[in-house]
Amino acid sequence: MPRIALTREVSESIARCELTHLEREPIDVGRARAQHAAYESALRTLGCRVERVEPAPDDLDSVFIEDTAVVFPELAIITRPGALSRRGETAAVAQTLAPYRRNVNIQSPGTLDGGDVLVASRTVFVGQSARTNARGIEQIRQVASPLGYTVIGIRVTGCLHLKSAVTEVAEGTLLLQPRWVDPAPFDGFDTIEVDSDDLYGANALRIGSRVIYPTAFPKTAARLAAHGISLHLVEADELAKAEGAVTCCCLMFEA
Ligand code: CIR
Repeated sequence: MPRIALTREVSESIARCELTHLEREPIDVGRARAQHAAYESALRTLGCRVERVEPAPDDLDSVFIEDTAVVFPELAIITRPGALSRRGETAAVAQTLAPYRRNVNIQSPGTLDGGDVLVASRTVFVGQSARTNARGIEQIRQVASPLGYTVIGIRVTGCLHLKSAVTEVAEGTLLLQPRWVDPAPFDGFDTIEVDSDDLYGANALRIGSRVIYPTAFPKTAARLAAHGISLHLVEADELAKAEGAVTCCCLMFEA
């Protein structure tokens, strides 16, 4: 079964993107696009078939496609992003996913960003953040519980999304930023903490036994390597200025 990674191009106007925790600084679109292309190459190297969803030049944050859907083997949840400016991003993604999965839509007044959803085995951790509200979490629970998933809501403060603070780096092993998330709900998983110098170092993209990880956090990278985790490093600092990281730039699923 091919592993598909949906991506979307970097908008020419990304410099005017949503920002929550970062000061705005100029973004070099050419450099962001080059890094994004290298990221897509990394996805291919690690076995994904990369499919680009049609461009959305007026949706400034559309490169961060992860926020528009949560794809389970059984179905896809089309989100209702918490930022008003991002609501238009979902339609083309839903259309692209339709041949692969039955789509279920998050309904108003629920909001949900895919960056708040961490699926680890049969547990779905959902961040209650500035973007995802309790009604969104309730809707994901209604859809996922009958499929046998346990859905756990987690308060997120200090960072944009749950996956800014915790991601899975190997089966049963989580990489975690303890400043932003309480480790207690992850009892039962092995956890690796980011190095204290690597504030934004908890976002890693696992593909099977490999992990795409930014070059910007060498101390945490060394920690991961010491745990036997095989890293594929990518430069991701230009899109980091738009508050994006490595999980945000694709939607991955088996066809
Ligand atoms: C936003 O604020 O929505 C974008 N500038 C960044 C979204 C990053 N997405 C993610 O972490 N899943």
